[in-house]
Amino acid sequence: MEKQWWHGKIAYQIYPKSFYDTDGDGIGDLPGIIEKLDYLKDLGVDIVWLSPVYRSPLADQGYDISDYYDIDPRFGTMDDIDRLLAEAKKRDMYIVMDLVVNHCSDEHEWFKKACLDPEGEYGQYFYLKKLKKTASSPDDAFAVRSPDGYVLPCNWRSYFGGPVWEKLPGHEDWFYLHVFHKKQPDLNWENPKLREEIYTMVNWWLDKGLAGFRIDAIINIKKALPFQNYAPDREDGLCTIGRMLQDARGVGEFLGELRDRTFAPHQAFTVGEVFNEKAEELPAFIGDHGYFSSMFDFSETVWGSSHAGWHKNKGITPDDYKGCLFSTQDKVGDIGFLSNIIENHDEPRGVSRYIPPQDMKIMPEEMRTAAKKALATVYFFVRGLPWIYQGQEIGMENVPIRSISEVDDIASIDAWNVMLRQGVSEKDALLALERNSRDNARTPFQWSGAPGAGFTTGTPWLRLNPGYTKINLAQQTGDPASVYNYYKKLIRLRKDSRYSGTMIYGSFEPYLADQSRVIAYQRRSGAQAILVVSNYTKETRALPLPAPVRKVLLDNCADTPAGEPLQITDKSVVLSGYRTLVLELDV
Ligand code: TEU
Repeated sequence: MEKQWWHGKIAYQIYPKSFYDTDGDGIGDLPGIIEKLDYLKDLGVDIVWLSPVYRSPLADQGYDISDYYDIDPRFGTMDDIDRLLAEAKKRDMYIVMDLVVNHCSDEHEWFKKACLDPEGEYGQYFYLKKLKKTASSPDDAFAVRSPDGYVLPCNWRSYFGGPVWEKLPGHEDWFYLHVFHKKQPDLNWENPKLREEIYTMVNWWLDKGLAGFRIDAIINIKKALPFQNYAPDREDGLCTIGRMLQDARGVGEFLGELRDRTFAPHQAFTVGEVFNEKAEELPAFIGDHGYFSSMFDFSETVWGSSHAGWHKNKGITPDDYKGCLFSTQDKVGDIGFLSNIIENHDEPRGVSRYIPPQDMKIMPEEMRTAAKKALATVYFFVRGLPWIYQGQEIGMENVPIRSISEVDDIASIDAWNVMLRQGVSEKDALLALERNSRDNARTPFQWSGAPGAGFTTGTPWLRLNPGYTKINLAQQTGDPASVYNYYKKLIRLRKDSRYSGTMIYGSFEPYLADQSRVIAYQRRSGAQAILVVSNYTKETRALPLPAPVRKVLLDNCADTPAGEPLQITDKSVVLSGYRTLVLELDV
């Protein structure tokens, strides 16, 4: 693997709507991000990804873009973007924007033109079909119809529920494809003209000084054509998009062209949101000169999810989590550099998911904090680029959901309807939402315990997590034992030139892999060996050491009032509940 400038960096995701509001409208904005750049710099962040701020009706919170060359006024202006780029540059920071090109908004002018003339030039920018009420192959047992009887070209279920086909506004028998929400019509990448439009736009942004992109939902740009039905996997008669993606061939041709025409000439940093990739495709995606610089590892976020509904999603145990971490490391090896996360704007909070909720409920406060730091440590030092999602650095948790009326996220509302249709009780459905909802990550950043959590002086667009009076940055900055100050230590250690070579490029070797609820591994290079070891239980345990300890590099219970002195011998260490160490070994 060739070394790259970004391998030793720390990346951070901002969800602009919920980061920091400077004008009191309850919506975070670009001036707010500029104001907080020093905060991020001080934390140790180098690369900042902004979830979409382009002009948008915000039906899917900006992942539905109506103008790729404009900024939504709720977030700010193009001048704000230019200022952000300049201010980031002054601080040696890199701004990455979201590239959402599987689909646009139904309010984009391309789509409006396509509606006016489906058979014209812009009709070719989308997947439009003129349908009949009689099936072309009436013997296709899986065929589904629109509510008014038109036979749909395929029975795929959109990611947000319901069929992927929707009636084209202004027409009786024309339909368009949307694999996400109906306000997100899919762009037709088979059309070279559409691809040219995308490349022009990407280059326009890169020429502005953007470091690169996080690339949204990109695997979906290649459809398995011609459209066909698959065996339904729910009683709605539809089938998950994932099934179609198994059959889709040739996404690499589009991605290679995108790279060669845009990213490569600009030496852009890119991170793909890639699900459903085929294992043998990894080198093509993130190997040297791959389609992307990096891509997210989602093995633990998708673990245990079910097509049947959110109530069927399984909770992940520490051993399953460890299995995901380790098998990814094994799979990727030296092929490339993955991007590691414990949460993002589509996921529940990592501390509410990867620390057993039953432990979180009963543990004393100090152990809960230790557990949050333990999780941070174990994902931070595996091979790959560590990403922090806003609020993660202060240990923000899932938000209680008392009623569906409190929910904003369209994916959650769909999941709710699916569950109720299946006879799940409202109580159980609410519990499933609490565990899985995308709102969990989207509540405003908890800057302080003041009204509005220091996020806004107005009414926040999405309700605050009521926990903000206890969990907030202001209360953590001065506390050496806080989650926030621990993240600073993690970052400092990863960047410490005495260890960074090993942390970044060293081999990855699982340790005590078969011991339940111990998460431990070694990173080695040359004469250096670093052991990360976590007692991922509430109980005190003695664990063997592979070699004597030269130096304790990090201890998640240091600085805590009740942190007992470490008991280390040449052969073993005693770890209290969730105690986690990073050790340099004498080898
Ligand atoms: O997500 C793509 C995706 O497939 C999922 O993460 C999906 O949103 C989730 O499973 C639904 O519960 C990306 C964005 O990250 C997401 O916010 C957007 O909604 C989606 O694309 C559409 O642009």
